[in-house]
Formats: sequence, C-alpha cells, structure tokens
Amino acid sequence: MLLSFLSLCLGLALAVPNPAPAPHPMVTPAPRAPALDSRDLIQEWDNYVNSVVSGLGSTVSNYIASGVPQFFQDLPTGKDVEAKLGIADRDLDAKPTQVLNLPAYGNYTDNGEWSVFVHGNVYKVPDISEGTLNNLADGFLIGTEMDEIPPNAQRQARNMTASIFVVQQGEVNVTIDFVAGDNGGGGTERGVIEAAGGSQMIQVPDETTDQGDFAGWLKMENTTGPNGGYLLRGNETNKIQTLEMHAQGTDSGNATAYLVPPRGTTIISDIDDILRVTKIWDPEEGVLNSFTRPFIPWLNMPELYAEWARTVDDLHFHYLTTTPEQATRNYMEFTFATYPLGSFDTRPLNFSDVTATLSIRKHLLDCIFETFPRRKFILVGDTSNSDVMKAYPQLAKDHPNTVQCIWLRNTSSTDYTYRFPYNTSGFEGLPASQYMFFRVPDDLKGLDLAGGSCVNTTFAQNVSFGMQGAALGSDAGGMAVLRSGIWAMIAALLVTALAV
Ligand SMILES: *[C@@H]1O[C@H](CO)[C@@H](O)[C@H](O)[C@H]1NC(C)=O
Ligand SMILES: *[C@@H]1O[C@H](CO)[C@@H](O)[C@H](O)[C@H]1NC(C)=O
Ligand SMILES: *[C@@H]1O[C@H](CO)[C@@H](O)[C@H](O)[C@H]1NC(C)=O
Ligand SMILES: *[C@@H]1O[C@H](CO)[C@@H](O)[C@H](O)[C@H]1NC(C)=O
Ligand SMILES: *[C@@H]1O[C@H](CO)[C@@H](O)[C@H](O)[C@H]1NC(C)=O
Ligand SMILES: *[C@@H]1O[C@H](CO)[C@@H](O)[C@H](O)[C@H]1NC(C)=O
Ligand SMILES: *[C@@H]1O[C@H](CO)[C@@H](O)[C@H](O)[C@H]1NC(C)=O
Ligand SMILES: *[C@@H]1O[C@H](CO)[C@@H](O)[C@H](O)[C@H]1NC(C)=O
Ligand SMILES: *[C@@H]1O[C@H](CO)[C@@H](O)[C@H](O)[C@H]1NC(C)=O
Ligand SMILES: *[C@@H]1O[C@H](CO)[C@@H](O)[C@H](O)[C@H]1NC(C)=O
Ligand SMILES: CC(=O)N[C@H]1CO[C@H](CO)[C@@H](O)[C@@H]1O
Repeated sequence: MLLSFLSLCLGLALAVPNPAPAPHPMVTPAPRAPALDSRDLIQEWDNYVNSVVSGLGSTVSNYIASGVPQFFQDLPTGKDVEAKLGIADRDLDAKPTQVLNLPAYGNYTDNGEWSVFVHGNVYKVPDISEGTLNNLADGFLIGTEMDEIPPNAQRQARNMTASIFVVQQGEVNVTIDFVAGDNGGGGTERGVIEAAGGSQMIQVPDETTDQGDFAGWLKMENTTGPNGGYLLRGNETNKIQTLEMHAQGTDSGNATAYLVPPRGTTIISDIDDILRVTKIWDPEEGVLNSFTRPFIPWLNMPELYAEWARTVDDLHFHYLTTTPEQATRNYMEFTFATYPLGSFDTRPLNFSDVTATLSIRKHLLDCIFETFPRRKFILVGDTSNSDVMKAYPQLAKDHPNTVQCIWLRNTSSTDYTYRFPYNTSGFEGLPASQYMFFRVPDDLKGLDLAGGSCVNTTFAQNVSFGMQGAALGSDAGGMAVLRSGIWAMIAALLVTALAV
C-alpha cells in the first residue's frame, strides 16, 4: 500500500523528469547585463496571442521554441530570490518560518485506520521595501502603473509580488498537531462534523524538498477526545469528520483535515473561470484579475454550491487548481470565503516545467481517485482549460462507475472575448447522460444531484466531437500554455525588473 501511494500520489512529484533548463536568456547573463525591456516582452506576448487567435501559423510549438515558456522555471525560488534581492542569509535567519499547509483529505484504509495526506510548503518572507515591491509590481502591470491604480489594488499587487518573492526552506522537518474540536461530533451543517477524538502530533516522514515542499501520508491513531469521544470508523459513518491542523513552530500553518468515508459523493472543482472571474484567455484582464483586483465569483455560482452543501447529504468538496503554489493563499482565502469549505490541491513547485504543466492536473486527479475508489465524483470545470477537457472524460472512461457527472462551463457561449478553440473529442463515446456543457450557473439549478442526474433537459445539448472554433486554427495545448503563460510572463517581467 505504501508502495502504491509512493508510485502515484507522491512518487511522480518527486520523480517528474526535469530536463536541465536551457540557459535562460534573461537570467543567466553576467550581472547587470542588459535585459529585455518589459515592453519587448509584452510585445512578444501580444504577438503570440494574436498569432494564436488569428491562426496565422505561429503555433504553440513555435511559442515553446521561442523560449518564452522557459520562464515557467523562473518564478524565482529559494536561493534565486535571495541572490536577486541581495538578501543575506543572516537577515533571513531572523525571519519567522511560515508554512503553507493545504486543507487535507484522508481515507479509511483496509487496516481500519484513517490516513491523511498532508502537503504544503515551508518558506520565509524576506523584507522587501514597499518601493521595491512597487517597482517589481510595475513590471507586470499591462497598460497601467502602480501609481495609477487605487490603494487597495496596489496593496493586492504588492501582496502578490511579495508572495512570489518568498524564500523556500529545504531540508526541514514539518510536524503537524491535529486537534479535535471541543464541539466533538457536533456541527452537522454540510454533512461535516468535528471529530470527537483523534488529537495527536505527527511528523511528516520526509524533510521538505529543495524547494520547500512537503507531502506525506500520516496514519492517525484513535486517541480519546476532550469529552471522551473517538474518531468514528470510516465503515460506520457517512459523515466527513474534521480535525484542525496546526504546523508546529508557526501560526501560519493552520488548516483543516477532512476524514472522508469510503462511500459518498465528492465534487471536484476547478477555480479559475468557473468559481471566479479570471478571463485567463485575455492576458491583460487575466493579469489584472489575478494581481490587482479582488477575486470575484463567477455570476451566482456561490449560490449553487451553497445549495448543494445544504441539500445533498455528506457532500465532500475538493478544490483543485493548477495555480502555482505561491499564489495559493489568495486562492484559498477567496474560495473559503465564498464557497463551501473543503480540501484543496494546487501545483507543487516541482511541477513547473511545460510538460508538467500539462500533466499536473491528471496527476492530482489520479491521486484522489486512487484514494477514494468507491466514492462518486462530480467534476466541474470549463472549456477554456485544455487539461480539464482531456483529463475529465478520460477519468470517466477509466472509472465508469465512479464518475457520476462532468459539468463544463461552455465559456464561449457567454463570453465573446473568448476566442480560443477547444477540443471535445475526449467526450465521444461517453453516455450523454454523464456530462453537460452549460452556459450559466442557473443551468445547474434544481438538478437531482443525489439521484445521479447530470443533465438539464430544458435545453438541448448538441455536441459535435472534435476541435470547436477550429476555424481559428490553433492547437489545443494553446490554452494550457496560455494559462500558465500568464504566470510565465509575470515571472519574466519580474526577472526583467530585477535585472535592470
Ligand atoms: C468496520 O471495520 C472494523 C475493522 O476495521 C470492524 O471491526 C467493524 O466490525 C466494521 N464495522 C462494520 C459496521 O462493518
Ligand atoms: C498576501 O495576502 C494573503 C491573504 O491575505 C496573506 O495570507 C499572505 O500572508 C500575504 N502574503 C504576503 C507575502 O504578504
Ligand atoms: C528530521 O527528522 C529526522 C527523523 O526524526 C531526523 O533524522 C533528521 O535529522 C531531521 N532533520 C532535521 C533537519 O532536523
Ligand atoms: C476508536 O475507539 C473507539 C473505542 O474503542 C471505537 O468505538 C471507535 O470505533 C474507534 N475508531 C476507530 C477509527 O477505530
Ligand atoms: C492558528 O491556530 C492557533 C492555535 O489555535 C492560533 O493561536 C493562531 O492564532 C492561529 N493562526 C491564525 C493565523 O489564525
Ligand atoms: C487510501 O489511499 C491510498 C493512497 O491513495 C490508496 O493507496 C489506498 O488504496 C486507499 N485505501 C482504500 C481502502 O481505498
Ligand atoms: C458552446 O456554445 C457555443 C455558442 O453558443 C456553441 O456554438 C457551441 O456548440 C457550444 N459548445 C458545446 C460543446 O456545447
Ligand atoms: C483532441 O482530443 C483527442 C482526445 O483527447 C486527441 O486524440 C486529439 O489529438 C485532440 N485533437 C487536437 C487537434 O489536439
Ligand atoms: C435548467 O436550466 C434552466 C435555464 O437556465 C433553469 O431555469 C432551470 O432551473 C434548470 N434546471 C432544471 C431542473 O430545469
Ligand atoms: C446540431 O448541430 C449540427 C451542426 O453542428 C446541426 O447540423 C444540427 O442541426 C444540430 N441539431 C440540433 C437538434 O440542434
Ligand atoms: C526542478 C526541481 O527542483 N526539482 C526537484 C523536485 O524534487 C526533488 C526531490 O527533492 C529534487 O531532487 C528536484 O531537484
């Protein structure tokens, strides 16, 4: 069992091949060598986007060949940040260690124990003056500047910049304190109850990676709770039990662990352009929506999720975004303030090159499917995401009795600025009752989720299989590259800003 988890849920993260990065045209030059001007980058970006949109022949492979995606590897991490900002080790030593601890899920194993998958990142936040943060942030704003945007937007931009410029801490041990609530067994809202026992302290088996990431399965003992309560067995409850987690040595690593029974329903939801408005297909909007504007929900989607949490028994929500780890706190803050609480997955730092970008979602999905082989899954995403378009139907084919519904927002049906092609081929051969392309959240209203109903019969589904909007003549990888490309560009601009 240990082996199979190693091979799937963690192994790939450690073993993913990372071809030696080609020398970076903007990072490797001798100190203070002239770097590309950020305007050139924006120009290059615009050219790329225009060429994809107009189908004038420049394809994603050209884009990759152009070296721009190399910037994926260059959201600076650890020593890079130190070196680039000229931070001395001893200044950093004095800084408190912070832990990004992601809300975890756990399963009930064949040995009759709960086993929790904890994961996250350990880092320090260096002192960077407001002026430097403003300069860095100016680098990535498109068509505007820090002193032209409102104070709260400036704060958000500085926060995002500071989140990127953290120094990850490798080779440290992480210990998690699990704490049972003193409301033990209570709080039936959302089918989630506080565990009545199970408080304990467990060290994650492996030290953090060079990039500060930690991940591991922790076996829970059945300890007695504050009022003499215990953890319920997974085969004797349908309720999801929660334990609070605190990473030791910091108060930045609090999160919730969800002990999810073997049977029941899990909603796996992407975030960008389905739970929040990102407009990732429009670089200018995508950057502003991610870096300077407060995150806003997509239409009345929160109402739908709240409705399901209220009406469907024992529903488990799992949020899965492939946003880089550095931005995760902002994603979590928005999600948990707006949508039902649940477990959370994000892109570990090790998955930062282009091929990994295209495979990370499948990897995270495979991991949760392997952990809950008897649960039913409802998968939610949107058509602008080519990895979703590929991974979701593939999972339905690989696990026909496990995937209950796939719901995809048809992005082009409501957003005329969306002009990228998408590939529906993966859905060919799936029962039509298993998936639905919808236009607005209301289309999902009143569906009998518990009864297994996935399709709103009041409007016709007329899906043709193949590239949609292919008149635009691009390849399907484009969108995934574009999505991560936003980050790539930001990294590039930041690096540029530092070099000049
Ligand atoms: C649940 O599993 C435990 C062993 O893990 C077993 O002792 C118990 O009888 C099972 N309960 C039910 C209701 O099957
Ligand atoms: C950025 O904001 C988030 C959410 O408010 C906060 O948790 C985080 O600590 C901030 N990051 C930095 C580096 O200041
Ligand atoms: C981490 O914990 C392991 C096992 O307890 C120990 O051998 C190792 O020295 C620790 N590493 C650090 C950096 O403290
Ligand atoms: C924990 O122990 C109590 C008391 O023996 C038992 O009722 C409960 O089922 C156990 N829970 C688990 C998860 O083993
Ligand atoms: C984390 O939890 C601890 C213990 O409950 C608490 O003292 C601390 O304030 C929490 N930290 C944050 C940032 O909420
Ligand atoms: C629990 O999760 C692990 C890791 O994904 C998996 O290998 C194991 O089969 C799961 N156990 C059960 C009983 O489903
Ligand atoms: C998405 O909506 C557009 C515009 O209404 C329509 O042409 C297209 O067929 C829809 N795609 C799918 C897969 O339903
Ligand atoms: C569309 O998706 C199918 C199945 O995932 C794949 O075989 C095909 O190559 C894709 N087409 C394009 C043009 O990317
Ligand atoms: C189906 O979609 C329509 C249009 O958005 C909506 O009014 C209705 O509530 C949805 N649900 C059902 C079960 O018809
Ligand atoms: C479905 O779409 C095809 C073209 O994609 C069109 O020829 C056909 O009339 C449509 N059928 C319905 C029922 O809308
Ligand atoms: C690109 C990169 O830094 N990959 C790392 C992923 O994690 C393993 C295990 O710690 C490292 O050896 C790799 O260097």
